[in-house]
Amino acid sequence: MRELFELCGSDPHVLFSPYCWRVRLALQHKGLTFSSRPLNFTDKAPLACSGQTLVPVLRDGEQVVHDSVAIFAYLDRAYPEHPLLGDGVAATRARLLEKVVFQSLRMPLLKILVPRVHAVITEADQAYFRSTREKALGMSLEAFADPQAGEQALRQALQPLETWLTEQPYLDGEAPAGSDYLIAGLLFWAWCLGTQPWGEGTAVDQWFQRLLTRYEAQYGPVQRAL
Ligand SMILES: N[C@@H](CCC(=O)N[C@@H](CS)C(=O)NCC(=O)O)C(=O)O
Repeated sequence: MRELFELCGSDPHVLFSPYCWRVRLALQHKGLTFSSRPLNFTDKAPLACSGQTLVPVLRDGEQVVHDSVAIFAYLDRAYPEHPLLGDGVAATRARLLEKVVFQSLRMPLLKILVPRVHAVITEADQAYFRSTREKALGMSLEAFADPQAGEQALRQALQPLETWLTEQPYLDGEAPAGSDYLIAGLLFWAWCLGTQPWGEGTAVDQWFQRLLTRYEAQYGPVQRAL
């Protein structure tokens, strides 16, 4: 039995965590089936088996793994066909890419998505989200959120990927792999929250659409928040 513990809104079909999307895309890459265990932010008890409080958590038979990059590494060990990260230097480079690009895209996206996250979660989660995020950001959600500035910053941060993706269809070359999913998880975050803050028809957009099409061909349509 394979189970993915992941974050959901008040509608359990709206799954909007970038880290959980990475894992969904990785499972699709490996051709593995799984059942979803959607959880609200405040629904922590089911995560006790992982010894920490964040999603994603993958339970695969007796194995329980948390943290998206650790889950990629686990999947490569347990299911070596169709590597996600690969070994040695390749795996290290993918982790480096994750740090560099993820850091540059996360803040602009957060500026865009904070109001949308707040709108799709339960009342109890709204209070939790506000207090934890305001503490982390050092300001109110209202002071932080700025979708227009976020979109401008995001488009600038996407520029290196835009150039890269005009030269090849996927970040990892002719076929998608770990780097694609580590980054695309962030765009699925926005997509599921009902927005597409990157330019339509750009190389990044075409890449995202290719990944979405592959994913939906295997697991069905992605539920987007209204
Ligand atoms: N480094 C972790 C980050 C996991 C993480 O921050 N997950 C968020 C969901 S986007 C979470 O579980 N948040 C719950 C909370 O804030 O209590 C990974 O890559 O999996």
